[in-house]
Amino acid sequence: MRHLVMVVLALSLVVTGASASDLIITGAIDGPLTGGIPKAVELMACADIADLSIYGIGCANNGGGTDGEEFTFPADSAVEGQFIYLASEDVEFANFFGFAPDYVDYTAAGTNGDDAFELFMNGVVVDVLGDINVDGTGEPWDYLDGWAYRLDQTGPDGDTFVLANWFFSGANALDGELTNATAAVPFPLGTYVCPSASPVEESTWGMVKALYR
Ligand SMILES: [Ca+2]
Ligand SMILES: [Ca+2]
Ligand SMILES: [Ca+2]
Ligand SMILES: [Ca+2]
Repeated sequence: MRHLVMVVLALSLVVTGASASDLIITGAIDGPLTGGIPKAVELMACADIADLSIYGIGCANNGGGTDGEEFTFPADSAVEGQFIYLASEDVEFANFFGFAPDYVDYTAAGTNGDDAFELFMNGVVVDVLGDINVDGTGEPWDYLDGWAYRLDQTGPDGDTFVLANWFFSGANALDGELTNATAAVPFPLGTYVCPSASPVEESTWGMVKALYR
């Protein structure tokens, strides 16, 4: 009986340790305003999260490999379906998007479109956008003066970038744009659909994303 208890305990530890992240990286923007802003990463909570401080973000710059966890979220909670925005500053983010970012960190959101993002949970990488060991310039995921966005119901991807789970504005797509709402190729703000949810195929973004599938 004691052996059985130990086995069950060990198995539950394995299952717990392998549990997927409830937070997912859903997009990144390298904005067109003076100074290359707004720079931001969008995340979504695909379940209620009691304590965000188990999570953190790193921006792995210029193909130099991981920069580690450059920002750790405070001990806030998040609810299922909530989008979270971490930006390099708040003034031009608000001017471009019309609302304030949830969190500001110059370093952790410091992309200029050829940089990768890592999401950490308890110090372990659980999702990634871009190849941390490759400078994105000229790569399929290059989002210079543009954006990258996750396809519905994909992710989290662990520590391996999955190019096929993303779509992109193309480099310089945001050149000259002053707001997201008036941009020709706007950042698909808050449109990601979690793996457990039903995709909203009738929406314009649902149709756009379907083209990438
Ligand atoms: Ca830029
Ligand atoms: Ca960095
Ligand atoms: Ca860079
Ligand atoms: Ca440009």
